[in-house]
Amino acid sequence: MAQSTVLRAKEDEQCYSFVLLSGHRIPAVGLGTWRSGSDASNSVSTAVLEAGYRHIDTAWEYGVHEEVGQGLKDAMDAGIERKDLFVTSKLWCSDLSPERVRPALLNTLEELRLDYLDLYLIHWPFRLREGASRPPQAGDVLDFDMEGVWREMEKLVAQNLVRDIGVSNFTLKKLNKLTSFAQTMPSVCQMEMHPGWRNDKMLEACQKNGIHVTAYSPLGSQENGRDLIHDPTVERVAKKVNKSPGQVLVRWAIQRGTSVIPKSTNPERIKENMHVFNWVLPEEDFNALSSIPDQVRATVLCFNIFMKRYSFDGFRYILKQKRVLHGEDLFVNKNDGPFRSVEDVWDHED
Ligand code: NDP
Ligand code: 1BO
Repeated sequence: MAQSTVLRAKEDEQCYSFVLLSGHRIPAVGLGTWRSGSDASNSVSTAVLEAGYRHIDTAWEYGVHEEVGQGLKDAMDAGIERKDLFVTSKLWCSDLSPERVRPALLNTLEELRLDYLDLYLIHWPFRLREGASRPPQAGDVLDFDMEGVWREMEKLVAQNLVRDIGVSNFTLKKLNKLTSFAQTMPSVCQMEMHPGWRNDKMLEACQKNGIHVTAYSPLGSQENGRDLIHDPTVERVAKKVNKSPGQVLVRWAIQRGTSVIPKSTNPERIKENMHVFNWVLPEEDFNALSSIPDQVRATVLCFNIFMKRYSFDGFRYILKQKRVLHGEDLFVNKNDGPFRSVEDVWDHED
């Protein structure tokens, strides 16, 4: 992908935002709040008041709506206007039936102490029984009426409760199904994306349809994830451009034309992750980050020839393109289905 073209065409260097299908703007960098716990309130106010963030990503499932709401209130009490903030939340799987959409959104607004959301996403395209186990037991994963749920999401836009609607963790198959009946197209598709899981196929499909992509877990998620902060290529590029590994990963996402939502509860790292404007990753470094596993494969092969007798296939497995958030614990029941494997969850597209 010609990253410099994407950058010039879509990134507005003046206000660091991308334009959505609706005409609204989404700020390029947002603060993630998953696993932020009781720190979420301070993190949000620090992000907005001290680091210049205007985009906050949260979800009912993260259990931090009230803390996020408090942080937003603190920011607004300090003079930030609601219209200048972009707040995203997500409809959880247990509310994925038409009659539950509006009550779930109203509850989310109440918890956040807001009267509208900028963006409401279907968190995962799977309906779970309330109180479902992890991993799910038989009967925990229910049929999902995608069209019925989307119609209710569309009504939220018409009623000015939500400015934009979108999806998360969709496959091409599910996105095609949704767009076949959508009267309001999804403005945003939020997906896991970082150099260890580029997901080029979904990015290209969304861009072709004008659907903006937000990259989640841009640093590899760290906890039970992939430590991209200490990846040798990321470290090498960071040293070369005189930025931190976190900044390099956030900048890489923006240069692909995606908004990006790094999570941090540490004030210094919250600020660090925002200092990603007014400089660019040179094309060769952008390309090196976009082919990390390929480089590792090449290195491993050369090493094998040199060593003759040894094989390092294990390295290849660990470092290949791989999701961190595959959804196995949430949706896979090996005996009873309906999803018997991670491959089933992702419609065998990976
Ligand atoms: P990230 O990839 O953002 O990584 C977060 C981790 O990196 C934390 O451990 C954080 O620690 C650490 N970190 C943050 N900044 C730096 C830095 N500059 N240098 C070194 N370490 C750093 O992980 P997430 O999985 O949280 O993804 C980000 C957000 O995306 C989520 O919080 C959530 O809002 C969203 N998301 C959405 C999903 C969906 O299904 N739609 C799924 C997953 C995430 P510390 O806090 O101590 O700084
Ligand atoms: C289980 C929720 C994953 C983070 O969005």
